[in-house]
Parts: sequence; C-alpha cells; structure tokens
Amino acid sequence: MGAGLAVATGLGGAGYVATRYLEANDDPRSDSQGPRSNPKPSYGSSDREYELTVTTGEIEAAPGETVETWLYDSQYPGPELRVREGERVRITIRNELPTETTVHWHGMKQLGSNAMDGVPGVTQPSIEPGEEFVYEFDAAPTGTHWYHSHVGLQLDRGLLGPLIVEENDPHVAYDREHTIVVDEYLTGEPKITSVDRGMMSGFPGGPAYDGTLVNGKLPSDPDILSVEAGERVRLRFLNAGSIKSHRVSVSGHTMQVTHADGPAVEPVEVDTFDLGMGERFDAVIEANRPGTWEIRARPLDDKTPSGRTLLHYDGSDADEPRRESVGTRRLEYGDLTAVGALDQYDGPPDQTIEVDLSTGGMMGGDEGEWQINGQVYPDADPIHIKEGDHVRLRVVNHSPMRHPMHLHGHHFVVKGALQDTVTVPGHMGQRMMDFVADNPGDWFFHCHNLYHLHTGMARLFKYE
Ligand SMILES: [Cu+2]
Repeated sequence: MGAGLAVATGLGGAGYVATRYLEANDDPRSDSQGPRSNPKPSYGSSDREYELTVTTGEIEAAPGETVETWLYDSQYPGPELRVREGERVRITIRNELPTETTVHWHGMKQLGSNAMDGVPGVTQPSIEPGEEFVYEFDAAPTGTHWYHSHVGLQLDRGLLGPLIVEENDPHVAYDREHTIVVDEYLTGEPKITSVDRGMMSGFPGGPAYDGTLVNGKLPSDPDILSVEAGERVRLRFLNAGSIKSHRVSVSGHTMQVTHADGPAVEPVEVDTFDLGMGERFDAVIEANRPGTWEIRARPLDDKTPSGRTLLHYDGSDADEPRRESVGTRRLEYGDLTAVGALDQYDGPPDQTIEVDLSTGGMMGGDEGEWQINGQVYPDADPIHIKEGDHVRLRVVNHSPMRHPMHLHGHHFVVKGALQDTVTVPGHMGQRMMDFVADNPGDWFFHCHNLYHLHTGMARLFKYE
C-alpha cells in the first residue's frame, strides 16, 4: 500500500481512573547522563504513518470509576497500531503533556535505527512539552509488541498501547483475533515505596494498586470479546503493567501458545501461563464451547484482585460467565521451540557475561536501590560487547522477587525460543540469555518492573 495516514483502530472503550499529576518522581534518572544529539529520522517514504498526541485526560474503568491519567490519543490503552510484515512505520509523537516524554517500541529490533529506540538521555533527548518527534523504523520482527513511555514513572500513568506487526503468512490458522492488555489499576500517584518483605524489609517497590485492568476495564464492567462457534481465535496477550506478573487462563478452553514476544513458536497446548511485565504470548483457542467464558489474569504473589475479560459466543444469552476449574498444564519457557532455525545461537558463546541481580540492602549499598552486579544505574559502568559476537548472559537473581529482564535492540534465545523479555525467578533463579551482537548502538538492558528500573536495575550495552 502507498504512503498515507492509516487510521488507528484502538481497542475501543475507555478505561483508567484517579487524579494523577506530575511530581518529582517523573524526572527520568537516565537523563542525568545528559542527552546527546542524534540524527533526525529520514523523511522519505514510509509505508505506514501514525500520529499520536500525548495528553492528560480522563477515562472510566467502570461506570462511575473515573480517574485522571495520561493518554495516547485520548485512549487507554493507547490506539492499537498495526503494520504489515516488511513495512516501515513512521509515528509522529506530539507531546502535549506538562512534562517531557519519549516512546519506546518494545519488541522492535530497530536494526540500524538505535536513535529510534526512545530511551531518554541514551538514544535521544526527551521530547519537550509542545514539541514533536518523528519515530521511523522497519517494523520487525512480526508479532505482538507494544509501545510505552520510557520516561520516569510515566508507564504507570497509562502511557502504553499495543503495536502489532502482522505476518504475511502466519504459521497457524485462525479466523479472528483479539488483543488483551493486562495492567494494574492505580487510582493514586505512581511513587516509590518500601515493600515490606517480613524478615527482609526495605525492598524498593511501587504503590498499592486498586485492581487489575484488562483492556482498560475493571472486572465489574469487563471488555467483551466476540467469537462465533467453530472459529479458531488468536488471542494476543500483553502484560503492560508496571509491577505484577499474572497467571492467565481461559475458562472452558485450552490454549495453544503460538508466539512468544512476537516471533512464532511451535504450538504448545496449555491451560495457563504466567505473563511477566513486558512479556507477550499469543495463543489460539478453538471456539467450540458456546456460552460466555472468563479470560482471567490473576496477579502472582499478591492479593490484588484479578482482572478479566469475557469471551462471548455470538448468540449466547448468558450474562454471567460459566465457571469451570482450569487445568494444571502451565507453560514453562522450556516448552517453547522457535519456528525456524536458531543456528547462529548454537555452540559456545564468544563472550559470557555474569549478571547478578540484587538489592542494595543485601550486597552492600543503599536499601532503596536495585542493583546489577552491585551497581545502581545511572552510576553504573556500561557493558561492552563486540559486533558479530555470540553473547551469553548468565543472570542470577539473588533477591526473593522475580525480575522480568528486557534487552533492547535484540531478541535472545532462552531455552529454545526467541524472546526480548524473560522473567528470572527469585531465590537464586537463573536464566541464560544468548544473543548475537548484530545491531550496533547503545542499548538499554533493564528489569521491566518499572520501580526496579527506576531505582537502578538497568545497564547500558555498548558496542566496542
Ligand atoms: Cu526487577
């Protein structure tokens, strides 16, 4: 298709709620390194163009549940941006917030376009109030991705939305698809708190939440996903939350997990999977049980109420979903096998980097900080890698909390599939992340718990 303004379809409906104003926490730590100048994007032809205006606004998570928050194009979640495989996308961000912002395109490899990665003070100066910035990049790899602010705690103010890169030739058949965005419901301000862990107190964390939103809705007024009996339905799950991992299930149906963090995997049949912050799984279900069913996202390790959306078969007149206990087959990373060869990740790595995750209180330093190898970003050394190398990260989690670790600009192999975010379990949990250093630039590596990121759990990868 030719260049032109594609209309963002969005997820429909509003959501979110409470009064949120700018406060000191919104200053991005990463800016203390100072912005550096970057090339402007080229203004040549682009296959697909979007414009998003960032504003303060108000949305309704349930009737009468209204909060003020920050929005992309007056929507929460932000409009669903869709691009086809092989296309280039150009997105103009118009900042009408009272403060600076940037947008990170989570899952986009940004091959050769480090300057479009949206990390303030690292890949671009922040976009000042009243200004705009044009992001332009090749939309790759295919799959379910997302975009969000990378400044301060803005992600927890609702500045997030799905970014879908449609495959030209999907490896699984389906008749219909729905996107399912899970997030915490915050009626107060995003702020750093000290999380009491009993014997071990003082872990820095985030605020208390008032519930779980799915597609911007509280469970009392759920989003309704329509299906027709006999269809195969692709569900694109995204955890866009700031703190909580969720256990996901579809009552009355098994799921075939078909994609992890975008790229295709061999289908795996499961009853549930855990979805860490920043992670995505796509699953296909057979719509062969007419009625109304609950798709549930239950926060792990936590008493925050679950979120839900309803799977509604056309013609069903059930108001309340049928309840059925969910089976016990839960997806593990080891169940995932990439579709296509991963030859370049075979064999011993050229460089192995030990990555120890901890809090300051445990291994020296300030209790109010999260550390990688004993250092607190931005007062932390960059990690140097060499172009062409097969790099292995051996990540060990010395803390009791899980950490979804995200590397910008690269997908890495965990077990047998390509991912861009992987949850490292607490209590000495370990993960190997293998990637090929094929994308020169400065790339952020960080925990996708927003409050861990904000209190230091980040590093820069630099090409030598
Ligand atoms: Cu973390």
